[in-house]
Amino acid sequence: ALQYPARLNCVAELLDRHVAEGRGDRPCLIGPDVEWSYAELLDRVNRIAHVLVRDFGLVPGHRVLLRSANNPMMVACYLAALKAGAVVVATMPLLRAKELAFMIEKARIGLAICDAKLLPDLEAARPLAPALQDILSFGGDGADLEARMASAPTEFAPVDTAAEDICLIGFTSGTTGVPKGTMHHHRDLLAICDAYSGQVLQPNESDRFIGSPPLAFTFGLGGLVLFPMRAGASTVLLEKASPPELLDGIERFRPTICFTAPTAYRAMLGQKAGRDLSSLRRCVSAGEALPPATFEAWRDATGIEITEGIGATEMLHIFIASRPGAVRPGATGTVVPGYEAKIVDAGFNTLPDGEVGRLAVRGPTGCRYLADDRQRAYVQDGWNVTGDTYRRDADGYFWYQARSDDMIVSSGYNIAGPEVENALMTHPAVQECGVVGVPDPDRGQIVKAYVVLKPGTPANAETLKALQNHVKAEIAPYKYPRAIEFLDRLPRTETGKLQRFQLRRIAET
Ligand code: 3SK
Repeated sequence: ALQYPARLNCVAELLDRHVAEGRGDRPCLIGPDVEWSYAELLDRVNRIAHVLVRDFGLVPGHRVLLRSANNPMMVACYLAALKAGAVVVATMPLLRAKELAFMIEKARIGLAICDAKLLPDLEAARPLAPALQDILSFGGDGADLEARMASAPTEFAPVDTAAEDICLIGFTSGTTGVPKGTMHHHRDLLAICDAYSGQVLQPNESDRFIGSPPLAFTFGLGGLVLFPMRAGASTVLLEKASPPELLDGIERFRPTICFTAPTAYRAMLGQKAGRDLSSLRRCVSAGEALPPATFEAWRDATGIEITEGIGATEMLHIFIASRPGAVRPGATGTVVPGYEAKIVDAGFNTLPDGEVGRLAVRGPTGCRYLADDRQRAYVQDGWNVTGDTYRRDADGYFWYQARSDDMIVSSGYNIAGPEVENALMTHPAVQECGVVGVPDPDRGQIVKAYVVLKPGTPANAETLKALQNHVKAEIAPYKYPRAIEFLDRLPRTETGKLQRFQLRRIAET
């Protein structure tokens, strides 16, 4: 089991320790036009922590909203607030005033630190969010924060927090619903480094990370900040990380480890001709199940086996993952050391291997919703019930079926939408697809596929028939999509997850 001292400030371990042990000159954060060593980052973190305390009266436990694209200054602000004992609520750059106001009021946030480029929506949130007293901006012409930093001392001792003090609240709405705030401790931030990263990914000091998830999504926070820093490695932060920009970043900065979602791997495959991706040694995929067709196409093109993981904002990071060299395409992987996982039925009885049911997991991190009744449904008897339907095989590999509310029941058959999606994805004309159940008077529900075709493929009855026949040949024919609609793109969350409820909504209209 992972052991941490009772008093622990995670920044002391992630940052100060490297400088104290003589690794201050090593590269840490790389942005498009800056590169900071560990010592340079520490200098900034300490100055910002002083500004927060001296100029804004921050005391341990205060909640601080952070609004920025992924960049080194965002990381410095994040770590400074944690070091000063505050609780960080990082928000996605695309959020608008109403969404920001909801979080500010729910988490009672008094201070926001904001990239100057993203100020307008935060300013617009103010009338709706009376809890917010101060906004501190960085990176703009006025450069409020930078001016204050100039007169701040360069030493700041980490506030003596308890390992179990809350240090971040991650908001998630999943793919539907009213956002929930998930609270995590100082020790949790180290636990995900020492469990998934340390035992599965195993990065070393020479690794350089890159990826697309926003740091406000804990997948990005772990993969692009905590894991590299725990290992003394470096990380490339891209403000914009759509597939062409990610490809540019890989060529320019020559990273070794990439974190992104299946959609981005697919899109990069279509654009990688002539690109040099040879610096990469590990590619991690999460956020959605990785179709075997994407795994195989990436391996054929790059020689790298993508390692997959399932995580949740509630659990902070990945708890089931595939291991380099032991990947079974189509399976998410095996349980990350330190976690336990089982498959349960609706009555919370454990199911034997091979049976399909809900995934329940427990370990060093877990769900603590901020003032939300949904806590009782998510945590049962100490187990986190994730809302995913899975089956475990006799070798301990977990096979994703669907989100529990995405199982389709058609003429009495249970059909997992992602299985149909995986079959469609093996057709050469399919770029993206999403499969949902839609009401049907005869069958209860029928399987309907929404398909984005590769450029040049006609969206006509012949293609439709070809796709239906393809699915019938790939998997049990009763699972084939009786209805198919072609779309230009699929509705996705900012973190890349397919919003099946939006597809169901399209189906209703
Ligand atoms: O799969 C996810 O949604 C996730 C969420 C938080 C952290 C990590 C992951 C993979």
